[in-house]
Amino acid sequence: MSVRRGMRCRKCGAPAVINMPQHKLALCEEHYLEWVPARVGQTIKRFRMFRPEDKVLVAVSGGKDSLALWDILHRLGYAVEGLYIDLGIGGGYSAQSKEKVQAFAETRGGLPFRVVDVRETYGCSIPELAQRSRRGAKTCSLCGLVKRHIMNRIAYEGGFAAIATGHNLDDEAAVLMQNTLHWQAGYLGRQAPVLPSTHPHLARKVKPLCLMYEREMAAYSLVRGINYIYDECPYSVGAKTIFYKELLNQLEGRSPGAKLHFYLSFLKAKEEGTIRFMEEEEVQMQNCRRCGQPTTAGDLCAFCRLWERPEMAVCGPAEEFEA
Ligand code: Q46
Ligand code: ZN
Ligand code: ZN
Repeated sequence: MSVRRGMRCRKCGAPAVINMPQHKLALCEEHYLEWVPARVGQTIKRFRMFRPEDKVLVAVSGGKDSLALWDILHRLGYAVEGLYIDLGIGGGYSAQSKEKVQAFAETRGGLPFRVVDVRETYGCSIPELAQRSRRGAKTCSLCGLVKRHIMNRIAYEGGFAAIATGHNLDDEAAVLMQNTLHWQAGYLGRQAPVLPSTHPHLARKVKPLCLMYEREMAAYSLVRGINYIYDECPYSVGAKTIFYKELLNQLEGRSPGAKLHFYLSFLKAKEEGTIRFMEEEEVQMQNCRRCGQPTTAGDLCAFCRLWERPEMAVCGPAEEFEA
């Protein structure tokens, strides 16, 4: 957060707590705390993410973005519930992040949230799963598969209209840069603030913070007194997106607003049809016989197939499937 001596709030003239050259705007604490939810609220409406009467599930990790998103949606009056997935990651990461989520909910008058503990539910934590996997599956790809399955399941069972995640502009711009540099047409075609539901068991996914700079979210969390986990998941070390974020920060330093412009121009070009990506072929989907989520290969989805492997026999029996 850049606070310069003498910098004044554009709205009231009080000392500013943040200067945002990307918006040519400096604001005091009070007006910054008004500005952030208003901007997020506009983003929700602009991309038609969900309606005021919808039930929304927020995926919370204990980090600043997801906790701030939960806080903002609650302040905006949405019927929002948190979902924390305990991945069982060691080095204190999962334990601490869960504590942050619990403490956040308590200090805000007991905000509703659910916890799904991967080890308790399925018999193995994410690192144990990766260790057992004989096919050398990467921890993060297994983790992604398990998290997607759980989020879709909880959203379906709980009747949620959408799952909101805390991806901010820096995340989105970094992924966009990575996909553009590799001309990943399929990924570029799918990258959007809203992923509609294509099946009753697949939840709509929305990113209400997609136009918020990471720095803006850090400032919001600080000013709102949100106590979040500073450490990143140990498995995220070396992720390529970190490098792209650094590059984009250099660009932003030279040309304030560059990140926002890069992302918004991409969305506009897609919307107007200036750039087009191949339509995805209609693939035949069927319902997984175990969990009901859609699958394109066989009668079991990738998640359910995971537990069928002989090396996973010690995990489970999965509580989810017992009913
Ligand atoms: S939580 Fe899971 Fe991430 Fe950790 S193990 Fe990888 S995917 S880095 S968002
Ligand atoms: Zn002010
Ligand atoms: Zn399944």
